[in-house]
Amino acid sequence: MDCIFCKIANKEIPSTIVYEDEDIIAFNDVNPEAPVHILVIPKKHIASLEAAQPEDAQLLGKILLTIQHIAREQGIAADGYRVVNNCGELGGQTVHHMHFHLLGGREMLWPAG
Ligand code: DGP
Repeated sequence: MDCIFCKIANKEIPSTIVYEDEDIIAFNDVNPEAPVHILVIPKKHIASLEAAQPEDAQLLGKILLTIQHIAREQGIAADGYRVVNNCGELGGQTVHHMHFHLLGGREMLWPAG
């Protein structure tokens, strides 16, 4: 499958990995929008949040708790951080392997553009 995030998960494309376990990998975004900008993805190819299935419920929960863990490790948990999932065309998703952006280290604006 020609998926850039699968290739990152398989180490076929280099990235700066900040966390990895048997289900999840997290790496620095190539175009950071904040001092901390990490992408957290399942190793399993799921095209988008919309494509997730009921059997992915445990994995989705694990991803959120992993984001919490990474935020603490990165030293941004106390001040606060933002978690973003862009889903589908109008959601602004450009890479079609479900991923969660973890952003921190600066004040975030709201509403999102
Ligand atoms: P989204 O718009 O939510 O689909 O965000 C995709 C993000 O992926 C975007 O912030 C840039 C990042 N990205 C795209 N290609 C690569 C890559 O090859 N390596 C890394 N580290 N990040 C990438």
